[in-house]
Amino acid sequence: MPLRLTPSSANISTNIQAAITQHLLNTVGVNPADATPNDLMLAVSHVARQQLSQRWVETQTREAAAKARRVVYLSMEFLMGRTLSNALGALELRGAAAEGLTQFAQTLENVADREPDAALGNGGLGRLAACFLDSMATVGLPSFGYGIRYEYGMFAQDIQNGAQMEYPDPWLENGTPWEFPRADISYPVHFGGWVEHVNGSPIWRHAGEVAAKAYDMVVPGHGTEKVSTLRLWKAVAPAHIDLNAFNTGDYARAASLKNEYENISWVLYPNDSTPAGRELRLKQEYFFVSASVQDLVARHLREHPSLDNLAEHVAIHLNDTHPAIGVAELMRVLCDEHAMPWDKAWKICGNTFSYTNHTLMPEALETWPVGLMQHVLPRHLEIIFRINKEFLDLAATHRPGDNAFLARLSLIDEQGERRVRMAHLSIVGSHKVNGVSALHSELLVQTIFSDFASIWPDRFTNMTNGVTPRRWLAQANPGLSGLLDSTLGSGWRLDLDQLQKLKAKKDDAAFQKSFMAVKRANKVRLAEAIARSTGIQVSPDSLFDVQVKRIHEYKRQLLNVLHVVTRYQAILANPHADWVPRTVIFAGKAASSYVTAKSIIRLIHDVGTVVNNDPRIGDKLKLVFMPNYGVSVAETIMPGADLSEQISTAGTEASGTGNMKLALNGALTIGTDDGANIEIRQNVGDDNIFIFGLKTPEVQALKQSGYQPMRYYENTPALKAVLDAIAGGQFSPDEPGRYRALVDTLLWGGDHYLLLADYASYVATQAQVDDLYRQPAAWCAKAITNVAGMGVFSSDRTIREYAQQIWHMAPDAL
Ligand code: 26W
Repeated sequence: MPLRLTPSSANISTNIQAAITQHLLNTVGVNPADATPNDLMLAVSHVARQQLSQRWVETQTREAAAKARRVVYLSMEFLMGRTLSNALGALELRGAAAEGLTQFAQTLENVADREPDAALGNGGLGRLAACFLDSMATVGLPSFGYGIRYEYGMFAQDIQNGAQMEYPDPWLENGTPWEFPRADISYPVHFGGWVEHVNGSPIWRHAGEVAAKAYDMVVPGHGTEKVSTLRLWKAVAPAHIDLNAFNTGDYARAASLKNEYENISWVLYPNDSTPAGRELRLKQEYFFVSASVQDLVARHLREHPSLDNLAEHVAIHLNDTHPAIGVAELMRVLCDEHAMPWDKAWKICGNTFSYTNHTLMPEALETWPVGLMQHVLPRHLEIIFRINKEFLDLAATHRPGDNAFLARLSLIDEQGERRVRMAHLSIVGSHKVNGVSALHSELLVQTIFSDFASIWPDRFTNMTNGVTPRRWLAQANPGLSGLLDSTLGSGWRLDLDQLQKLKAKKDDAAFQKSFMAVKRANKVRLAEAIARSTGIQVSPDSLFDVQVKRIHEYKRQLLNVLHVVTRYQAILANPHADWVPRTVIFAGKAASSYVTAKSIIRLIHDVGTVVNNDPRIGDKLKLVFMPNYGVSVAETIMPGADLSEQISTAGTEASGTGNMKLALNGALTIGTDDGANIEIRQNVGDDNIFIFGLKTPEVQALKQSGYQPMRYYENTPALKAVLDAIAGGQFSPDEPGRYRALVDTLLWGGDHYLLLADYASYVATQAQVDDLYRQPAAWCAKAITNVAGMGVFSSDRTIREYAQQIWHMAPDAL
């Protein structure tokens, strides 16, 4: 039994030093005197792993004994980032570990930096899942996250000549200390074939089988000994496949067959805007859902005599529609494998499932061609047809004779190639459906799901997103955390509402001074990171204006660039005016096939090259793009930001969570009336946020009345000058036509996201930002007020709401 290290145990740092040395010798296999930072990262990780392992076993034992009700969170993506620092934080061993490392002449920061990010996700949806796991463990909710153990996560982004290049992310190449392979937990997952009906009973004669093997990652709770589990599935060819080919000596065929099966968990689809529509993606979805359902059913049957009471003991949550096939899978397992009558199974299903929608963008809604579904999952397609028939019979009673209504509701889109609508399957199979901000949830029932809401008004609800204050404040911003600890005590980590008490301090000169010193140090750190990753020197005295998120037209990074060019031209026209120095910082990945998004990245670089090297500009304006945005890069950026850009077209950003992380770290928001920005405004107060642009109803009205972007171009001289400069090649002299197409999407392509309509309001609001920044004390008071108002955006609050209103569970019941 390894020593149990607790922060209160005597000589904790001596003990940790001994434990690190032991792991260097026994686990890593190096001479402690020669240990590299990477060796130390592994050794410290193993020290923490051992402690967490004990907690894991205790939590599991307690939950099994109590036959606890559990939530099962199904998600194709978990953007976990690094684990070491978070694990040490949860164990309250960060200080001791840092001290222990001094013996090896290393800092904890430098050692922790060696760990690769677990980037098993694209963006907001995946990071939300990771924040939720942290909160579920912390509030003591018996829970399992289930996903895929991708061999390759989100691609690594490199910039060459201003253009994005994608590289594979072999994050498991050197192994990871954080996973526990569960050799004895493996389930067969079947594909293809056909269905026979024998005496009225369906029998799925599948054509292929792959094994799903479990790899667990421990999710530590904070301020509690409870831990939760993220169980990731790896696809492995069934043994008999290789054997047959091996026995006949056909090794090439054996290898290629093995590949065909194992490629299922090979790589994350790096797209968060348009579904891939590929057979492999459908197989990924079914693969992890089937394994997870088998696992939860097996666990239930270990604790209970039958599946009759499944819904009382399990809540299954669908993180978007990617796991929606789970509805059909649970029906198949209950009816076909456990001989449960359909109606009874359907009730259980509805009581078990719930579904979160994360986007209103119609092109992002998943549908699968009926032919493909027939080919990959023939029995599930039959089940979906039956669900659909019974659902449409019910719907017809609501509006007899209204066939258009039924066609809109149907699980099958009959226009053109027939397709299964996964959102419809999710809604029909769930007892609750939620959006992720107040506005988004409202728009769901008014627009894409209005027909469903007319049948089931009570099924739809809101769960405003949140972020974990442990990673996004305690870990990412030690400076501010220390200040909060000395001002408020340490309780804010578990009760973020305590930040409210900062309001009283917003004009306190001494507190302001400390607060600004923290921000300044974080900006220095960020400036160093910028210099390392881009070679560009920026001044920590300039206003750090930050837009970090996936590159997408609706998020309008291009509008930000239009403002940068506007400012550039204005400085040149009026060099001696009292300009507030600004550093505009971008980061984010574009989907590899998203041509316009990639063009925006290139434009940012081209404009940066001109602006940053113009001697007439100096520090008045700098433009940088930090490559390879991900969780760890975000942890450096969030604490150093002054201004948070949340400038999506009103009605398009479901929630946003970067907006929360930035405000929590003391940035002021410039944003549209969209997503969670609206709730941030309500919580920090109208005077402490810069809201501009058209509101959602105005966007809708403008589009309806026939939006003409050319009018804005003709009537706004500054805008015309900016667009002419970009389109005319001023920033791409080597290829003057490089941005013609990009500008044409605005002028001639309809400017779908209304950049030109919002331009004037945006630029005017940016001038207000400058005015405020000229008054440091006034700016600082507002920044403090922002931090003070962010308590409600803790993911602990979000998870408690899910637990109470959707999953019907009491946090901390055990
Ligand atoms: C199938 C292709 C695909 C994959 C992922 C389409 C759409 C997605 C996600 C739904 C995109 C996503 O990450 N959405 C973001 O979810 C966050 C968490 O709720 C929100 O804060 C963001 O506003 C939303 O864009």
